[in-house]
Amino acid sequence: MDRNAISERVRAQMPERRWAHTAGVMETAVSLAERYGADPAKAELAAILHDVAKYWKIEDQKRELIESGEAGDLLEYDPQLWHAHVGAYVARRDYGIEDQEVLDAIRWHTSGRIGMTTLEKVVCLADYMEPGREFPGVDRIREEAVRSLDRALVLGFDSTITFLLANGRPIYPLTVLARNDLIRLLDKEADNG
Ligand code: DGI
Ligand code: FE
Ligand code: FE
Repeated sequence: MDRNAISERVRAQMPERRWAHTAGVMETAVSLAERYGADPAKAELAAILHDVAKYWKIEDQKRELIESGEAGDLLEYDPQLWHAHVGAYVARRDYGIEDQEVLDAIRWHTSGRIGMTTLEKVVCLADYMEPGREFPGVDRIREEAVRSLDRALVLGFDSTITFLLANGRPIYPLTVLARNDLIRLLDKEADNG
């Protein structure tokens, strides 16, 4: 399937406003990839597919997650986290994407993880700051994204964690670990002058 066929098929599975978000993530991910040295074509492909399963019924997402054999501890946490893993699974199965870097950028776009690749960071950050996003702190993330991919992504995770805390929601531990990992990287960079 070529890029346009994939786009059309993804678009058919979501409301128009979510497709507008996806188009924003594509544009932002390509520009972040160019700035920070990830492959822009891979960033765009991961962006097209990142929310492919977002509007599937929760029961369907759950079934695919279990079928994938890679649910891990996700079933114990917010179903909002599932679409990223389901997206990676169906990107391979239904869209023929074999590129592991692209699949991982889809898989980890919501939770983040320890040891994120530049491509994973780019897609995750683009998801936070695409032009259509509006939430408290998003402009600061956009400003920081010009200077530091890692610092901007920390601010993104901070906004999610702050939101979850304010609403008394559980926090998926990997999001905290992903944030800590980025801060450790930044501290190391600062030490090395
Ligand atoms: O799919 P999007 O809306 O574009 O964005 P996303 O993939 O980052 O989804 C984030 C949603 O997941 C957001 O509504 C918050 C929710 N969520 C619930 N618990 C957690 C969480 N997100 C993260 N990163 N970590 C959590 O523990
Ligand atoms: Fe998402
Ligand atoms: Fe998204």
